[in-house]
Amino acid sequence: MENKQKLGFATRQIHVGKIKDASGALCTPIYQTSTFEFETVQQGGARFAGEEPGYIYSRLSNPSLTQAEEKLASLENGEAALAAASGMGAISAALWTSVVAGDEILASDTLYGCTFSLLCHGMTKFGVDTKFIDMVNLENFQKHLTPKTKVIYFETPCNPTLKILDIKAIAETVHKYNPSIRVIVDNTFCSPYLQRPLELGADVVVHSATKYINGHGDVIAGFIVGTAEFIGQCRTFGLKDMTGAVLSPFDAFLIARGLKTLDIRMERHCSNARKVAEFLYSHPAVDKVYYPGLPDFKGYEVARKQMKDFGGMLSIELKAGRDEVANALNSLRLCTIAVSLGDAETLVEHAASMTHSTYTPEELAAAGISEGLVRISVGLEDPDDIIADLKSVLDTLVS
Ligand code: 4LM
Repeated sequence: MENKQKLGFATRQIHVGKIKDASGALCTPIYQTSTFEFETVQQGGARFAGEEPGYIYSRLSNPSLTQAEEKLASLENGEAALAAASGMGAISAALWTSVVAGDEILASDTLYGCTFSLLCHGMTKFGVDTKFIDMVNLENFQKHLTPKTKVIYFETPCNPTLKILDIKAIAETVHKYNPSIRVIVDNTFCSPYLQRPLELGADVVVHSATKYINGHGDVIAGFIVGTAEFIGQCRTFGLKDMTGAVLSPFDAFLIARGLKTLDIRMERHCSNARKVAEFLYSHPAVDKVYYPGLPDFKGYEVARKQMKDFGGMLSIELKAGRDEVANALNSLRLCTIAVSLGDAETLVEHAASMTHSTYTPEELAAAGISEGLVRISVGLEDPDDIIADLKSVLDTLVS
C-alpha cells in the first residue's frame, strides 16, 4: 500500500499488508506452508545469498507473517517488524541480536517476571551482565552507564506496578552518553494506539502480541519493530539461529484479524479502566490504586505527555491480609482469575505468586511489588457489571 504513513491509524490497522490474490479474497489467505518452491536450483541459491527477493522457508518469512509485520511496522511508525512465536521469543531474539559476552545491559527494576528471569538468570549464564535500576531517576544512568553498556531495556507502564518511565528523557540521556546504545522499549501495556516509543527516541519496540495486539485471548505471539537493518539482523540471526521462535501462519492470520479493531478496543479498555479505577479509589477496602490516570499517581504527568490515554491495566493493594484477600477473590463471578492481559475478558491475578513468582521476596521488594498486589486487566464487558462483581467481593472485606 502506498503512502502508508499518510493514512490514519484506523485505516492502516485494517489495510496495510493486505495481499491480493487471484481469487479476490477480502482477507489475506493463510499461507500454511513450511517451505517455498524454487523455479531452479540457481534461484534457490540466489535467494539464500540475498541476491534475489522471495520466500525460502517459513522460519525466515512467510506471507501470512509479512502481512502482520507490515501492519505492526506501520502502526509503530518503524521501518520494519519481525513476528515471533511469543513476546518472550521477540524479546530474546532482540537481545541476543544486540549483545555478546562481556556486554552490559541496563534494565528497569520493574519488569514482567519472565523478562526479569531471562536477564537475571538466563543471559548471565552466557556472560552478559544486567544491572536493574530505577529509571525514574535519570541520575542512575550517569552512575551505571559504562563503555560496555549496549542495551537499555524497559517497559512503560511497568508490569505490574504501572510505574511510568519517561521514554524521551531516557532516550536523550542514554544517546547523549553514547548514540549507539540500543534503547529497547516493551510497549505491551499500551499497544501502538496509546504510545509509540520510536517517535519519542527509542531505537526498538518489542511486544507481547498475545495481549492487546491480538486482543482476543487465543494467540501467543510477539513482535520486534525497528530499523530495517536491525530487523534484518534479528530475522537472520536472533530468530532464525538463536531462538527459532517462529509464529505460525494461522496465528499471524489471527493477529492481522485482531489488529483491525485495535483502536476501538483500546478506547473501550481505557474508558472501562478509568471507571473501575475511580470505583476502587473510593472503596474502603482498598489501600492503594496503581493507575496512571489518577492525578495523584506518581507518573501521571509523564503518562499524560507520552500516552494517548491511560490504558486498561491497574493494580490494587487491599487493607486485608493476603489469605483473606485470596479467599475473597475466589468469589468473583464475572472477572476471571487468570494471568495475561489485554483480552475482552477482565482478568485478575496475584503478581507475587503468579506473573512475578520468578522474583525472590527481596527482589520483589526492590522492584516495589508488594506481596499483596492484585493486578486487574480491565476487559471490554459493561463497566457496571465489572464494578458490581468487584464490589460484591470488596464489600466482604470491610469490617
Ligand atoms: C502477564 N505477560 O503479565 P508472552 N512483556 C510483557 C508481558 O507482560 C509479557 C511478556 C512480555 C504476562 C503473561 C502471563 C510486558 C507477558 C511475555 O507471554 O511470551 O507472549 O509475552 O500476565
